[in-house]
Amino acid sequence: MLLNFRKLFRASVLVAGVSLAFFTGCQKSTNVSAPALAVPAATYYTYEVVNSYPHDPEAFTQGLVFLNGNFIESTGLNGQSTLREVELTTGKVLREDTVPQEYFAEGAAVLGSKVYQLTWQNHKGFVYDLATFKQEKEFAYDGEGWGLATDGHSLILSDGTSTIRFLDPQTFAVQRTIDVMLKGAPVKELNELEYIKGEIYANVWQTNIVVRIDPATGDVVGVIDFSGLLAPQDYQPDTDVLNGIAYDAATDRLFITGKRWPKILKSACTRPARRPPQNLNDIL
Ligand SMILES: [Ca+2]
Repeated sequence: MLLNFRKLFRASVLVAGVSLAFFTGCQKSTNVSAPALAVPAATYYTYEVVNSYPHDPEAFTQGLVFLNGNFIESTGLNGQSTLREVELTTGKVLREDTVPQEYFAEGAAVLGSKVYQLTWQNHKGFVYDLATFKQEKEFAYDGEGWGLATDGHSLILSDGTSTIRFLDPQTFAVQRTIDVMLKGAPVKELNELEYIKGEIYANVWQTNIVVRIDPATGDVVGVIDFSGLLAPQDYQPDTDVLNGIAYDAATDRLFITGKRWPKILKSACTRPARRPPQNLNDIL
């Protein structure tokens, strides 16, 4: 209880005095040097909540991107799938494109003037004009579509396995793949993605864990345990799993949400933990 109280107290202090200072403070814990071992070790992280924002509790979040002060969000489920722009501070949907009922939308990424959106099992993605949300074309890929991100050059796609694909954003050809490994074991069910400071962040389906991946090798270099991000009173009967990572590079803010997470969209910074998370085996 003492530890929990300290954590709560610290979080409340941070929320009470929101400023950029909190975000620059996060940078100390984000520089990870992978030891030169045959099996790379990962650094374990816990988190601190910096601020929280309203989030549409009906949004079955499958993709989340921070862009120009707001979010681009892709929501899933057949008949409820959308591409939307959401106001950061209020959670209000500013504009929205409805995806036809036969599609279960998945991850989304913004590259240049385009928004790319995956579908789960239709082997089909959509390209939208960012300015108008007008759908311009479709593209095809093998396997399932789960998470999508970009490093500014390629589209980075997860499909529920431990393999991540890099796609050419013009031709959608697979440029290369990486197998995501932690301590020599594959990390399966990689879901929503974000490219942050030269690493790929991926949340692992049905867990509160986000892994930080070396995009060159696939090695997991960091493991963040976001357990407890939602308070018990935040849960409703249909609240689903953590799924949604967005990053504001200008102010070094990390945003985390989940499927139908009610009311709250947290921003958080991470700091090294003394020990691996208790649920580490859930991701292997
Ligand atoms: Ca994302």
